[in-house]
Amino acid sequence: MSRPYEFEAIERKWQSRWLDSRAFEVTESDPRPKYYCLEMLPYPSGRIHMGHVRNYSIGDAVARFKRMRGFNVLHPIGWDALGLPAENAALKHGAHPEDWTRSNIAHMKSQLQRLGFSYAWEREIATCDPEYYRWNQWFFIQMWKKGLAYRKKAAVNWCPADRTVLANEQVIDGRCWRCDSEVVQKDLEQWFLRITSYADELLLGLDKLTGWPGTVLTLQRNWIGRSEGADVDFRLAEGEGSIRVFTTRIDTIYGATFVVLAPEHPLSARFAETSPELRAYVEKAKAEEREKRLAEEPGKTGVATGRDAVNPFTSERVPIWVASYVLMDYGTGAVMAVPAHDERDFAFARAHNLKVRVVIQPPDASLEPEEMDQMDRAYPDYGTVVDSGPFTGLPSKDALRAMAEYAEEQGFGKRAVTYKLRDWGISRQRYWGTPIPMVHCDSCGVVPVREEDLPVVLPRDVTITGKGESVLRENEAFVETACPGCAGSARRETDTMDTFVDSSWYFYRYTDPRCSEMPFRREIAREWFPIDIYIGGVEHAILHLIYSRFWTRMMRDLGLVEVDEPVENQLSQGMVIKDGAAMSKSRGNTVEPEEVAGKYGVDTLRLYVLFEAPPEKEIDWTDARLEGPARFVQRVWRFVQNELDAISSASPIEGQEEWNEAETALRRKTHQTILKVTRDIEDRVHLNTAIAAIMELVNGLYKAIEPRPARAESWKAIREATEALLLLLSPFAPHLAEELWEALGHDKPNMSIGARSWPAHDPTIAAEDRLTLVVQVNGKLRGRLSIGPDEDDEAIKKRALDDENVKRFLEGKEIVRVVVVPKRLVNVVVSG
Ligand code: ANZ
Ligand code: ZN
Repeated sequence: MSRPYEFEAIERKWQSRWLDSRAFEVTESDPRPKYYCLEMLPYPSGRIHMGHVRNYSIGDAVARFKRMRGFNVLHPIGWDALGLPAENAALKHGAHPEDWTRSNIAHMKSQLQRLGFSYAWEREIATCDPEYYRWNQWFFIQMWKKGLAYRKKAAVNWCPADRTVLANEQVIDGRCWRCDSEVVQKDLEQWFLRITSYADELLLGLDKLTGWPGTVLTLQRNWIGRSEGADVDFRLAEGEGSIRVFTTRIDTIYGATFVVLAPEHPLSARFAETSPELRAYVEKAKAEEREKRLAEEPGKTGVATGRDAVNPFTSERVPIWVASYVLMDYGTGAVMAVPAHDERDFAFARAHNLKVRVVIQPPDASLEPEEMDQMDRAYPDYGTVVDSGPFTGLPSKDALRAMAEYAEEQGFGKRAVTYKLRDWGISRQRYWGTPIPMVHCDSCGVVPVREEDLPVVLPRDVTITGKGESVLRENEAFVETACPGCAGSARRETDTMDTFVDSSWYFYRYTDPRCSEMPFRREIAREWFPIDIYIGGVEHAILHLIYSRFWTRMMRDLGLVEVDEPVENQLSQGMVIKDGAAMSKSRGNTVEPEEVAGKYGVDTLRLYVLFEAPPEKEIDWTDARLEGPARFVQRVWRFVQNELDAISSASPIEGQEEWNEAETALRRKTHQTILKVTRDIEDRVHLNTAIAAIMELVNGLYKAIEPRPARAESWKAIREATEALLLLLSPFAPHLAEELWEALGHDKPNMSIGARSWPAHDPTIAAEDRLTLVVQVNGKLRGRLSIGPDEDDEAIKKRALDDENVKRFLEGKEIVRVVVVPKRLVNVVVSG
């Protein structure tokens, strides 16, 4: 009778052994090469969900694999613990944000431990710890000193009824989520970080990130959105001044038949002074959300100013309009409109009866200038410049350069580069965030808190009402302070920081989590960076990763780190969906990890999420498909338990054995599996195909005992295969592997054997037998080839054509083609 598979007891046994033996804690003074394996830190929302399980199972498999491969693996975890949901929970349940957060962390930590993830728990951090966020404040002050942090007016969502600022996610269809009032835009002084001063570097750096998915690189590139073009000044026809436009298509300037200003453009306000219609339009556009303006069909709305500007190339007067399709925060906030060649300008011109003039001829000459009245859309591509004075006849590319040079010579323009990337607005009018460490003094202005006075600690004694300008502003004891400059009475800044600040550098803190003099010691971070693999959801492909890349460069320029990029390899894991949608509480389609683990065991749950799809693809959760991994785990358990005695009494392989056919086949399977699993994890993190290979090895083992072999050699081969199986399985199903490994009589748990514990494959044993292929010439048998398992089609073709006998039949003929039918034949087709 073999022992039943009591997974819960087994899991708990190994989890407490790992914890007690500090199995996953690491130090820097270790002779092994380092490996930094990181997963995105969770927000402590209350419970671990399936997306976490997937993310952390992938990371854990990699971390365990790398440890067994002989690396000193840093595999830490922490909590992204500040942010809005804690305040919402306070509103809903009356709990203090801090208490709510701390108790969620405690619960989720116990859940992660029950899932057996191999974390260095002694390095755990929570971003709501004042010892952590004080360094956010310290960084802020360093940036302020360098001009990288600054204040300017910017719009926020404002609920007039609650008199409070709303986050984007609190605005639902333009209304306040709590009281349903219409949300308006309000300008407030806010803090910004000058990420744009790193725009070019962040863009160029992408080329070196060869270990990142192409999709993420593209998203980042588009987010930075570098556009090369020119700034050109259009003089006002009457009075002083000019309008500077940014264009990427100066080659079309002879077709610029009007100029459009953003409603927020200073000239729009000036022209509105004399036009009530324009004033009303400007006011309305300003109140609208940016998102709404962008989504709106272009060209629908706009107002003529009644003024003209002068096109500097044609000296022609062109009307000036104001329209919301032009954004103030891009380029110069004004455009030269070329309706014949720009879709938005075209729609606008048609809606308002403005002139359309063709100045680019497509290569196939399908667009004649006379036909412009019939055009039903713009022609936006490059072509040949026509009707453009001395530039006529130039290809667009050449005209771009020639016209920019001309504008520069004449003094009304210059080459310019514009980015879509905006400076990072970090001000939040929220309680549960890092207080921005600045003080407002009537005599000294805005002054930073003295560094020795950090952290500025969040006061605990607050009431969260969801109303009013800011929770902190209403807290007198917090606000009232002495000015660090003149010691006079002053007021603290009450904005807190965007929580993306916390997650921009937390992975450096893991390297030195208790450091109290600095965010971390430079020489310690140097040991671990860059992160070797960073695994997380694709929803963080843009903001989090770009802020992290910025923060690293900022720290480099402070002399804190030596790398430019924090992350060498990035893996964006696919989502876990169910019934066609992402799992979410509100949809009611969640599956609780604890329930699955309770029913099948943790290892089955892990195998399911790893086996169901390659890491970067979606998993469509299907309860019934848990049966596969569950059966597999049972099969492994039963095999080892049933054969325990026979396997553990088999002696190790000495190298003198004569193997029979079945033994040779099993040994080949064993070594092929080792090779495949190693490569799948190492090269591509294709954990699903690695697991599939392990499953095949188990099939091979069952085959090897059917019928039961009598030879001692057979049991040696079975022992070899079983040990390899358990070692290969341990990154994926660690509890099962440890338990069976121990049962086989190994006194050391496999994860602690260290460098030698990942099995090595022997290429000679793994090699397939040689195959014999027949060679045909025009379908007739003319020769035979003996080929090895590694020879590819090209090598096979070449050897077929070199065969002496085959050659005789090719003489004087022309070879039309050579076809290889894998494992069977080569056919040479000849003519003549
Ligand atoms: C004239 C023109 C002619 C343009 C043409 C395009 C095609 P990207 O490539 O995205 O950088 N533009 C400039 N500033 C703008 C603003 N603040 N709001 C809205 N549109 C703006 O786009 C650059 C082009 O977008 C610029 O080149 C300008 O239109 C417009 F056949 O100038 B173009
Ligand atoms: Zn002062």
